[in-house]
Amino acid sequence: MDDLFGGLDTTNEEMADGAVLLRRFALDKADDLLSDIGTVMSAAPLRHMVTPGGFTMSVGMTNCGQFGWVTDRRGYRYQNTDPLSGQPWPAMPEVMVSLAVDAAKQAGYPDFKPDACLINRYEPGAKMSLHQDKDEKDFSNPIVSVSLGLPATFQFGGLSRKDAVRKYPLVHGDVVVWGGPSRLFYHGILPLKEGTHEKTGRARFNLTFRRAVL
Ligand code: MD6
Ligand code: FE
Repeated sequence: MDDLFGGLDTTNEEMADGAVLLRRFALDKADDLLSDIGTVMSAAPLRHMVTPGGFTMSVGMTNCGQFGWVTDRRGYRYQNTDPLSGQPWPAMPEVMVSLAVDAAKQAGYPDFKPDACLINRYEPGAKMSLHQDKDEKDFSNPIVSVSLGLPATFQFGGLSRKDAVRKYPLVHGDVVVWGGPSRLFYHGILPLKEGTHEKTGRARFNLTFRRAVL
């Protein structure tokens, strides 16, 4: 619980019923994850997708796994091919699968089997406005979210867009597992502050593992 290993805060924190922050849970796999992210990006490059409302997202995105999340003028959805290439998304690397499964287990979701991983890349200034994740088929599955590189401030609200938000700093190696009663809570990322990280340079990567399709 409240351990400080060598000055590293690895305290876990319940953010809401069903949502837990596993501090530094991914730290020992971070280098392998970043190397696999590079491999995925060379097969399925990052792109700035357009929302149905016509806004270009400031976050660069790609996917791996059986399904990938996409948005364009027609809407938000999961699909099993990359719209840039028409090819299937790259397979989910084994280190990603095992990390997501282990984190979900630790958080009390022993049956989680991800079929989609959305890869988000933020540069300083990039942000993610408040939103709900509701394009998945079955909300009984949690989402596992991994932060790598530059720090960010995560905003976490409630079931209504108008609910008050709390702010959580997320750093390299942090994992949020999120399901149950808070699965549809509004959340977002404040504009990233300027900086450089020894592992990622001027960038933050976020991996969100989902069960998109039954
Ligand atoms: C991010 N994350 O951390 C954006 N969604 O860059 C999300 O939008 C998110 O972290 C659902 C569950 C966990 C998340
Ligand atoms: Fe989200």
